[in-house]
Amino acid sequence: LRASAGFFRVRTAQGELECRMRGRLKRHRATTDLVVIGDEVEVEPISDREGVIVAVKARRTKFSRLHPTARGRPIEDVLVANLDRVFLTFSASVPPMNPRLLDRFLVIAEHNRIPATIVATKIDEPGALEALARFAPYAELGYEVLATSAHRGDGVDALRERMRGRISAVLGPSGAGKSSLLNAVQPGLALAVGEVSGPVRKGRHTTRVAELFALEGGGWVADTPGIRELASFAIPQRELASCFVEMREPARACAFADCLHDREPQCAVREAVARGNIRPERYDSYLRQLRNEDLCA
Ligand SMILES: Nc1nc2c(ncn2[C@@H]2O[C@H](COP(=O)(O)OP(=O)(O)OP(=O)(O)O)[C@@H](O)[C@H]2O)c(=O)[nH]1
Ligand SMILES: [Mg+2]
Ligand SMILES: [Zn+2]
Repeated sequence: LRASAGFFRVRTAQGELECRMRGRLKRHRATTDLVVIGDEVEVEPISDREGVIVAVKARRTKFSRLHPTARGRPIEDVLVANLDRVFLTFSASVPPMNPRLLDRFLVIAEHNRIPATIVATKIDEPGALEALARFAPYAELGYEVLATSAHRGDGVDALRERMRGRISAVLGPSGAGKSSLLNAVQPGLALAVGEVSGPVRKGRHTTRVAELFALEGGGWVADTPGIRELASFAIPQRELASCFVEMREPARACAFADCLHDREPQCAVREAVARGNIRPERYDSYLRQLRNEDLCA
């Protein structure tokens, strides 16, 4: 349910246990996180409150990014394991929605084959309805876009319905209103909420540690700390185009099977951009990710 400072809170049939990880397991630590929230584990209880994690089951899915290391082999940073869906949460007010960052979230979700719902928050704010226009292209791509207000209650029932009986995570930048939204879905959670402030109107990273919560209607949802950036070499170049849903079909018609849709001749993706079938902003996102140009959001 929660991992911090070498301790792992594990839900068992006998209640919750604070666990350490067995030393032998730790030595396998190589290029991925050994255990993260959402993982299914085997524990040996030490007392009625403490235990030791002795095994971690294979993950069905994971939402992960890659971190560069000095030695070149990136380390996988798994945010949540065994997810059925991610809710990519961005404000329709402040902080303003950053399409480049949303595209990165979507690419990671597509690459990990996790269905994504895009959640636009704070639609009660002045100007929010106009700001919703920035989300519209994603609905055209086939993503579900939910317009919500934690304060007024818009979209909250729909969100609760989507979360029911599943494991999901709410992801997005700090200050987007992730914790507020979960409080609206289930008031008993009473999660801490922070201000959006400063000249650049960013959140203050109020939520510090990702945590899975049991939902009253069944299922689990993770509140997560705001994410500033998603390292771009998360996706191998060859696999990137397939993570942009609108490129999949045209990419098959490129002259070269290994076309990266950059400067290659007879590229059907570039033709689709020229004809207006692929939005230039999304193609620009693609090129930036291909070239690692927007490491920071
Ligand atoms: N007007 C309005 N403000 C909201 C709404 N939801 C959240 N906010 C405000 O947005 C700010 C940030 O909310 P949080 O819920 O802490 O945002 P968060 O995404 O959890 O942020 P981190 O934990 O830092 O990642 C707070 O000042 C909230 O009051 C909403 O529906 N309407
Ligand atoms: Mg929060
Ligand atoms: Zn091409």
